[in-house]
Amino acid sequence: MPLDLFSPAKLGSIALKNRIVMAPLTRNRSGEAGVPQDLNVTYYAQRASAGLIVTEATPISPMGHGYPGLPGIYTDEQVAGWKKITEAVHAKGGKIVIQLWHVGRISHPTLLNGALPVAPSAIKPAGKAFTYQGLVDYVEPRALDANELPAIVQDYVYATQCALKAGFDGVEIHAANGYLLDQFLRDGSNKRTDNYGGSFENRARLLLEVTKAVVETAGGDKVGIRISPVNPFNNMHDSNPQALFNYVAEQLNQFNLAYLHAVEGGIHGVGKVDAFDFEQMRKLYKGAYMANLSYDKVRGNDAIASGHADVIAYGVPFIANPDLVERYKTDAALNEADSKSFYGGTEKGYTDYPFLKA
Ligand code: 8OZ
Repeated sequence: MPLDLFSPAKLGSIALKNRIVMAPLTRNRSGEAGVPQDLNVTYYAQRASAGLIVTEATPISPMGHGYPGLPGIYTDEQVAGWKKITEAVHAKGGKIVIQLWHVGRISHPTLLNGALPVAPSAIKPAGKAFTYQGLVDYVEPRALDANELPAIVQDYVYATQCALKAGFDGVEIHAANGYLLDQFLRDGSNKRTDNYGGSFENRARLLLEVTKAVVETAGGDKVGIRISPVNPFNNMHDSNPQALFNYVAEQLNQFNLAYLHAVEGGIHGVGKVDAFDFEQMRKLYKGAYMANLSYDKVRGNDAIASGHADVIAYGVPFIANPDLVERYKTDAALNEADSKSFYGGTEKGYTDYPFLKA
């Protein structure tokens, strides 16, 4: 029998009961203090039949915040809040890793106690920041000095220690979608002339330093990385994404990671997506591969059967279908997602989507 979405899998040290992963999804429902709430426990526990849950992107430090209502992973209160979530998911036989996030320039001083957002280069992204005061223009970020980068690497280490204390099965480093690590990777946002800009080696340096430090903290078999080579979201662009991300994939081989997670296109339907051969990059990477973006059941099964992907991450379908695994298994109809309640709000559009069986 060929492998399919319902086959068990092993991602590093994490044993999955199926290959249907809940993708990281920003939901902005953890309050101004950034501490996971009981409502968040219910939401994740409802989705514990996924083979693996990747949590919403989670700031590693106060400077990592870029939207309202994000839960952090750098204080004791946040660890205690997340612990309730990992315990609830584990009690239902699920597995859960936390996505570690620094937003870089995709923020605003009102979200940073008045500080300027930081970035590889002082380039203001096009578009608007989503703040407690509504949508406002982005500001020009402050270019990080190279001597500030070790403290950011240390923030990833501390967040990883907090995640392990909170009972997570592992961590996923968010290097996708136009946030800090992606801003360093791609040359549309990185114009540095020091060791962190210019060549592929230099632009990948911060990601590889973060990866090395997180792997030393958690063990490579508990660490995944998410990349999005051609996603133009957040005003991102690279002059040669294929060569850059082929290099990144090859470099990541040295860490024996749990998995590499790729967003295989553009999200939120913004901008032109450059041509990219994901199969070529995937072949250069020797470990497990998680594919994401607009997969359905048929295309997920095909990607697994062909060997393109080991597991498939589903986003929007998991928002609307807490029992997505059961629905795929039985070819049941799916609930429609209500995009108006994706970001922020109450239990409406969050924990009130119906299950097949009450
Ligand atoms: C949508 C809205 C806000 C944040 C990402 C963390 O794209 C996000 C995000 C997505 O990775």
